[in-house]
Amino acid sequence: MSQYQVPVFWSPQTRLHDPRNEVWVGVATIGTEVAERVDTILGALAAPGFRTVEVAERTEHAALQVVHDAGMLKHLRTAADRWAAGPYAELVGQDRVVPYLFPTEAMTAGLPARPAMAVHADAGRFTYDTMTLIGPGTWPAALAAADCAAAAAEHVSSGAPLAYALCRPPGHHATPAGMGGSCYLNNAAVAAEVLRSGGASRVGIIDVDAHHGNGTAAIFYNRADVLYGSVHVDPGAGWFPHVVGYAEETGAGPGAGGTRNLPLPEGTGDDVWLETVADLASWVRDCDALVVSLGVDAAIDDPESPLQVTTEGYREAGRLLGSTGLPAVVVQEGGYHLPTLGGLVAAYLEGHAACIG
Ligand code: SP5
Ligand code: ZN
Repeated sequence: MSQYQVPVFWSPQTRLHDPRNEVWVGVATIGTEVAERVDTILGALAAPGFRTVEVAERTEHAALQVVHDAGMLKHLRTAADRWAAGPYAELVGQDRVVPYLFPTEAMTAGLPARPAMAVHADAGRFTYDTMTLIGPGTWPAALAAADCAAAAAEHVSSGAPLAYALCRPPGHHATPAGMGGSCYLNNAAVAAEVLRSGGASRVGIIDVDAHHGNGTAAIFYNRADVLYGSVHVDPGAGWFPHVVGYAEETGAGPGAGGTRNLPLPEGTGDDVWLETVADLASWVRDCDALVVSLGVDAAIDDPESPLQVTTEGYREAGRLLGSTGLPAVVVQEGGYHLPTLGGLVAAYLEGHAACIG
């Protein structure tokens, strides 16, 4: 048994975001990315082998300016207050900003479009789905999640072999200028930037969430200093994010060859999933540091994906990535089955930590 105590960077502020009803194919569904996830995971990590570190409230981390567009950050910072200022908040009777149009090229069609004055119209400029709504607690929670990722990465830059960031809301679907897939700020990208600033010349990101991390992929697609590899359910089989995440996307420009997407069929279980994780682990072996986007929604009981990975599968994934020997920041992404969520995260981290010593 490893003696290393995995530090768990978390913040009570991450509970402040409430997804409530997400609009999914036109109907209000109960949000799955709930605050209770934080407590479920914390509960499972209140065990030997872990120690919690509460991240104090900080200012907007410099890495956020590198990862995200300034206009998007301003929108996220101000949208809830703009909505509350009226008159729609009262007329409609709910306190969240829900985009109702998307001013894409289909609408503007070459006309010199301006930013919309109404926040519910402006929201479509920075949000690419109807499931990623902004309420009063969204900005402080997203900011705290990014801070957890930054703090964990700073700890690893200072010499720790492994740190876990209990980020919530998750981040890997957040693109340079867009929110979506329940993600607002790209926590994994923040961790990678902090590791780069801390001296890692090349960072490998491995994303084991059930969904392709289109946000992280986009942020680093043209860059040679950060590799992105993902195993996920095939978007071609009709799964989020639908339009990207295919194997032929391998990076561009200086980042050519720096992206690897390994989509898997619905129903894939431990054997093939772990072979794929092993492939990605050997691909990043020559990097200086590792970021793991730890979504545990590939698990067999998860309601949001058709992959069939077991708890022991996640433990083995931890061993495979831990065997790289790279200093690693593990960032929480998806995982929605509350009864098993904490155990899945703990299993991954125990597997990873067992390689340290
Ligand atoms: C971080 C992450 O795992 N984001 C997940 C993004 C995919 N969400 C797609 C949602 C599909 C609709 N869920 C239907 C719930 C029906 N009750
Ligand atoms: Zn996911």
